[in-house]
Amino acid sequence: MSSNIGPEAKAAYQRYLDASSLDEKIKRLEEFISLVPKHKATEKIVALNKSRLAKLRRQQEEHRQRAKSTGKIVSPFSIKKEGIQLILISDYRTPGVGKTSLLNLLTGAAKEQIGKFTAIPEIGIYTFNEIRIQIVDMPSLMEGASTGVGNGKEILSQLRACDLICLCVDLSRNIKEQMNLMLTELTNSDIRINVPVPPINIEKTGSNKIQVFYLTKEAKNNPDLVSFTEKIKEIVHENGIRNAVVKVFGSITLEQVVDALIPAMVYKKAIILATKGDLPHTEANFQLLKELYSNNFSIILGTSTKKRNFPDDFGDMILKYLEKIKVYTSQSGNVAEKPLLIDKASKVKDVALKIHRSFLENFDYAIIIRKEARQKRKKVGLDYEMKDNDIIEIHTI
Ligand SMILES: Nc1nc2c(ncn2[C@@H]2O[C@H](COP(=O)(O)OP(=O)(O)O)[C@@H](O)[C@H]2O)c(=O)[nH]1
Ligand SMILES: [Mg+2]
Repeated sequence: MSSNIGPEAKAAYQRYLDASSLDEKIKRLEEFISLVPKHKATEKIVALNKSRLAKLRRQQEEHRQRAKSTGKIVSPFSIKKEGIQLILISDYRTPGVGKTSLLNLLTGAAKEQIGKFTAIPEIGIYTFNEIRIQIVDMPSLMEGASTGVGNGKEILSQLRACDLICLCVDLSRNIKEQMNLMLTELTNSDIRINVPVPPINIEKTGSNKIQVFYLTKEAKNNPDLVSFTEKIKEIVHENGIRNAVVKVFGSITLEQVVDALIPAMVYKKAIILATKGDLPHTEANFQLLKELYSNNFSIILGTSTKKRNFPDDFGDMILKYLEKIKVYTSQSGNVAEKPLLIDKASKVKDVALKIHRSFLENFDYAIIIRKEARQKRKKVGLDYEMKDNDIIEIHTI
């Protein structure tokens, strides 16, 4: 082993090698990784061992699933997703951070549950400008949630399908402690937040070798592409893959390669909702929160449910952040009151499909009414790009 890692880390590595059970191996390897100083010379060791760790965790999860697979019931944690879904999370403490109070302020739901410990999710609908957003108030996360403490696995698995995670932070308490707990449990559950999906695609093949291709200029922009390629190959190999084509589409780190090899990895957007801003001495904590986290969180909001302080334009802010636009369907001149929410840069065909498959199959043409456009009414085809507030009338054959 390299001399760059120090005696403590070496000892930890030996303990990892000596460990006999899977749980023990995981614990020791985590310990080792945390002890390795992070710099250029140790980059590969860290990446390789993170990859190993991910593999061990997958094995552990498989064991657990197998042990559980007898007698399946529907979990009280599973929530039917309706439209856009926001999930509130926080760490666990009595009194609570204020999630249920926020849910109640925004949706009117769950008033009786404020100030109480809730073991299962509470749900409400936040409405603005005829748009409905589902808000889910999750039970708090305890330390070790990602390993199952306090129903943590059930809680965290619900986050995988949501549109936005809202990390709720009590401004009257230590904010770093709360953020660290949430961020650690998310990371350990293979949920990455506010980072782009790694620009890489790994496909197993029958070719009996691992080939790496760099498909864009940014991907090739690496001073030492040859050794970087070797490192990628090693990491892929370490994951038990012997034959693969690896395509890199952009600038990428070895950490991202490791992430890309974890099949369960999801990439989510997240914001921070700071609570109890009415309490004394919370202003300094709010400033600190922004200082520490605004690099990774472009939305950090200060709130107080006691004073009913909450941004009026929350809904619009969220839609913009999630890159959603609203369009209005129209039939024989009657424009729908409720908009449809679609992804930015969606096309006419996406709208047709969203209404009903038959609109796509029998599509003839569409009329787009765009108030600020020079030509207000325009006849268009399936590939026409939609803009916010467009009115669309689809004609079928
Ligand atoms: N001062 C103050 N107290 C709050 C605020 N929001 C919630 N609380 C109190 O904090 C406690 C926990 O609130 P709750 O919404 O149940 O938190 P949860 O456990 O995260 O759902 C309750 O006693 C609330 O009255 C706030 O904005 N200001
Ligand atoms: Mg609650």
